[in-house]
Amino acid sequence: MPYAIHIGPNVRTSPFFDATVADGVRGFSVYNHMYIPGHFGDPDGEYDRLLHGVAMWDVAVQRQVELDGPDAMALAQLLTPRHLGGARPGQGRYVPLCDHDGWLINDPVLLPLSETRVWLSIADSDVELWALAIARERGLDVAVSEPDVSPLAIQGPRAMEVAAALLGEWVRDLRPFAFRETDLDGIPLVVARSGWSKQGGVELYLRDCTRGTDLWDRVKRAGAPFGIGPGAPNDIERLESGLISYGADMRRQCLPANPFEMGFGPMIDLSAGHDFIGRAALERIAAEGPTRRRIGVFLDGPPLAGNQRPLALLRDGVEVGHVTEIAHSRRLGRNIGVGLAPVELADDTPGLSVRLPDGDRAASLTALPFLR
Ligand code: THG
Repeated sequence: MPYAIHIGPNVRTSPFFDATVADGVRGFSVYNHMYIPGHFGDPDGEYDRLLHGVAMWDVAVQRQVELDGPDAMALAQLLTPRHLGGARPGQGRYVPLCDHDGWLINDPVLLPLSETRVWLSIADSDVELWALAIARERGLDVAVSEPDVSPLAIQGPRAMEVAAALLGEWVRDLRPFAFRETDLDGIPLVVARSGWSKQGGVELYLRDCTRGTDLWDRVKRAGAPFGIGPGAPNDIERLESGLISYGADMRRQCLPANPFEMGFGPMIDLSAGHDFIGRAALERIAAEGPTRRRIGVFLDGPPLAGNQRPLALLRDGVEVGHVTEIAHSRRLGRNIGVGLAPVELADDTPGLSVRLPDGDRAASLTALPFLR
């Protein structure tokens, strides 16, 4: 490698940083101005643990934006097109956020802690500044901040066994995206049934950054009988499962997409009458009908490594769309990817290819998810 990422104080470290270094982390990425482990040097083993056992991930980069005050829910509703009627403390929801033109700017999980305090567990963009500006400009009575909260994910088919051993049998009763405030021998936590994989599990939101190594080691000990090992959000599994990655699949600055194109349409009930940022734009887009749709792509030929930049999708050599991330799926024995294409480009369209740095690869479209 002729270069390395320069480590310095302008990028933040996670409370689990020292523990992941001790456990052999081999590379980091940057997300929400913070380092996130990329892998621990065993990609096949890390994937197999997620699919057949249990994995633990430092996802402190999933920062919380706290809205605290009488107008907390009103602000949350302004920020997302998803109607929040019926929101109740203890039940999380996936809530895409748009700008005034209807472009997606993040896709957080909303956690209502109480009637007057909610967290947005954000993807990779500066929601705190956005929420602060909207709150002030609208004269809302709500404080916006980033609290001392750092999630640690436990994911995989054996994740709930580890969570029950660590926290008690009650965790098994949490419904998807439900959460509860608790503590583990004095380590303050929010425990949620969630995580960025389709293999199941929980996320432990650590609420005291001085206890990172302590929590990491407790999860490791509780998980040892189940074969737990360190890992990171897994791009192969997320592509197979069709999970969205804000930043990879769309980003306002370089890959703008609206919620209908990304498949969030069923979450958005424009007839519910609620006001939100981007409403006029989404009404117009809904009336005109979508022009692009999310696609799954198979790429022919030998196994491919991941891509660094979006790739052009070509029809008879002419660019018609793009593929945002690719990987080789061992489960499918094929190269797969996701992207955006014109709605009129049917799944059985012949003559498609994807432009890779070293040449074009024949490709075909398919429905998402690849696996469920
Ligand atoms: N957990 C927490 N915070 C997060 C993420 C997370 N913040 C960043 C990022 N991930 C937010 N994006 C997503 C994307 C997908 C899902 C969750 C957060 C997800 N989607 C399921 C799906 O698409 O099948 C379920 C969606 C639904 O049923 O509503 O889980 O992972 N704390």
